[in-house]
Amino acid sequence: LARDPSAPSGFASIAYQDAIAKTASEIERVQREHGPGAVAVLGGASLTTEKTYLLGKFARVCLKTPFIDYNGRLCMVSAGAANKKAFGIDRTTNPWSDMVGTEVIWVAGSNVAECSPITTNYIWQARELGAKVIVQDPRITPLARTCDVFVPIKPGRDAAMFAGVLQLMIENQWVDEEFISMNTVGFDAVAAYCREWPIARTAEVTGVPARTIRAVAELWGLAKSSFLFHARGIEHHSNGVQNALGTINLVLASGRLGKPKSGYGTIVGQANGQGGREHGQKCDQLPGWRDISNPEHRKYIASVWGVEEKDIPGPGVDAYELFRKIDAGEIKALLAICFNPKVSLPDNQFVTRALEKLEFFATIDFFLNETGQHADIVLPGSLQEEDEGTVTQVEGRVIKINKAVECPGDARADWVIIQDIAKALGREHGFTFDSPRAIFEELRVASKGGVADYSGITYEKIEREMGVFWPCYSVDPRTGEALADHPGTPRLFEAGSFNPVAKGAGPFYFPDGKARFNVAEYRDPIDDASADYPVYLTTGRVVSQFLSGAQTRRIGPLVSQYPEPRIEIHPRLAEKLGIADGEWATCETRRGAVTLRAMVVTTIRPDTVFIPYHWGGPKSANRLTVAAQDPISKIPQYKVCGCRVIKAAGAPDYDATREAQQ
Ligand SMILES: Nc1nc2c(c(=O)[nH]1)N[C@H]1C(S)=C(S)[C@@H](COP(=O)(O)OP(=O)(O)OC[C@H]3O[C@@H](n4cnc5c(=O)[nH]c(N)nc54)[C@H](O)[C@@H]3O)O[C@H]1N2
Ligand SMILES: Nc1nc2c(c(=O)[nH]1)N[C@H]1C(S)=C(S)[C@@H](COP(=O)(O)OP(=O)(O)OC[C@H]3O[C@@H](n4cnc5c(=O)[nH]c(N)nc54)[C@H](O)[C@@H]3O)O[C@H]1N2
Ligand SMILES: [Mo]
Repeated sequence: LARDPSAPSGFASIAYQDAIAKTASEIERVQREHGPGAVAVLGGASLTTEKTYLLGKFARVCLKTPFIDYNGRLCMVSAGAANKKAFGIDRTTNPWSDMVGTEVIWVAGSNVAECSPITTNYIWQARELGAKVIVQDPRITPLARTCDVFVPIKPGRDAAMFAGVLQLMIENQWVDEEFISMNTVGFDAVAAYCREWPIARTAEVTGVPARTIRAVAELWGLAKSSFLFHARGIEHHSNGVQNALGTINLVLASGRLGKPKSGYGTIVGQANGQGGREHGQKCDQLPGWRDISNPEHRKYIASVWGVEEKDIPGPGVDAYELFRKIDAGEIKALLAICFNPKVSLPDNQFVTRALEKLEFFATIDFFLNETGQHADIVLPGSLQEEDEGTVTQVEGRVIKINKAVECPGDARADWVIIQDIAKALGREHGFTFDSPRAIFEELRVASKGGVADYSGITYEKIEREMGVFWPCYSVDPRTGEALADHPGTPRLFEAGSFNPVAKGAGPFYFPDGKARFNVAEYRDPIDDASADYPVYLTTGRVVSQFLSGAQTRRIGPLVSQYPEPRIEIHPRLAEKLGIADGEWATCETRRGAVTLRAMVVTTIRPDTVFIPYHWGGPKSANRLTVAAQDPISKIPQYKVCGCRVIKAAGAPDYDATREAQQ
């Protein structure tokens, strides 16, 4: 499609080759007039790993721009940054089957039952065998209904909870001193920080009763085996990395890692939340989880790509900063694939204004989403089932998707479209792959020797073994000899294990082989509840909708199940505000206001309201959210800000306000 203001929909169909030619000529023009960095690329973690690899290479080699980032910036990056700091590797530690038979499972900030059904099934199996389950959430989620200890945390206070629990473990000598001294560094500084968190202060800051904090410390402190999982509930914060580090400190202090029934992990979001964050579509990353600022890493990737090291651009900026650069006029053209930022970014009316400033904007999608409405060219991309490729799932297991159907009509495989643009630009070198398999073969070489080493993985091995856990080597990291058939690494950090960074010094991915404790500091949220905005607003998901809703808002039965966003509100707060179940209410923050029906539920803290974010326009939760970001991971603080809720006069006229508010 091409933008056409005279057409009723705003778009007119044009021939595929013309759309590619227009995209290439506009990129060429903008770069000629303003330099290579005036063009930016946005990717996504629903893409196969092959596509994410190709996209990272396309930005650096074909467009020569540093400006590429991806929608995982809104999702996995706090966990990734914490894993890097603590373990030197960014992957869940164990296969999920290890959960069955463990004693305690602690789920912090994850509505697993509605968002991760397969993981939930493992938690249930573990519970059948006697595992005690702790759930930490401001809402009584479906999993929380049947848990052993529910921790009704005030939004944004998780780091305080983790410090308070570790303090109790230290006081009661429930920490594994031998593991700490043999396998870690930095415990003393963490212990000193935790002394600031006696139980009374922890209870006051977190809103969690002291007896509950004690019950958690006792369960966690005395367990012989355990798992701790978290997701966006603790990660979507301006101190999301600190929250994740707080959980890692509890795991390291317990000494329960590298063992069959004990582990730790972040529960991923999108289908390729793991693989999508490893091979170079992040602004500071090269394939194999390499660092774009590291001269050795650059040199190696340059040799794989057949370019000079100096020609690979340096680090770019995170996805939100990229929109600030568009707003400032520094970035003038954008190619986006697998991302709907107009709905999914915080304070999204700013995003809309920025989109309108672009001189040229193209998207590759199989649907025309809200962001695409601002595009000059929409290129018809592919669904996963229309193509072949790999994704890496939550356990770190690389699995393969096989093509089930052909792309309809004029649609093309995403990787074909990307290469067609390179060709039309006359910059074909390195973009002549004839299949996803060919891309994967180059990715294997590019990842070789990196922490995320996929070099020993082949499509055949994935099929044969029902998936392969990375790192999977083609060269023995001990001897440097070629390895015919490395089995992959289902469980990380086992005693005596060998990795190419520690070279046998210990199980963790640092030269001394030791894990790092990091002081995981509590900070009040930015734009916290206050006299003017006295209620906490948190946002997230409902089971029947997916992400920005671009796909699920088209599916009748899913829409019937939950047709529009509602404001979840506790009966006590609802009564105080004079709002009954089903009545219209306005939620207002420092950024904007939305009017939705109230849904009065007893499953939420009385000081907090929850709005799902799967809708755009005047129903969008992200009109309300704050664009505060974690200083390390740059994740947005979606999970808390101050708001006020008032009863609305009646139903809003969404159609009348849509034009003005879009
Ligand atoms: N059905 C469905 N499944 C999905 C998705 C979807 O959109 N729909 N999205 C996928 C994606 S991309 C992702 S990232 C995952 C997300 O999976 P989850 O992270 O499990 O889902 P969320 O709803 O974002 O947030 C989880 C929980 O965090 C809680 N929470 C809010 N604030 C806080 C806080 O300050 N502290 C704590 N401890 N908890 C808090 C919320 O009440 C919510 O229950 O789900 C994936 N699966
Ligand atoms: N307030 C609030 N906001 C949030 C969150 C929250 O909890 N609260 N969660 C955040 C999180 S965790 C995430 S992951 C983001 C997600 O935010 P987005 O990534 O913006 O959401 P999606 O709906 O996945 O949009 C992706 C687009 O890519 C298309 N697409 C999907 N797969 C493919 C593919 O294989 N090829 C092509 N060409 N296109 C594809 C879809 O049709 C859709 O239009 O939202 C974030 N925003
Ligand atoms: Mo996500």
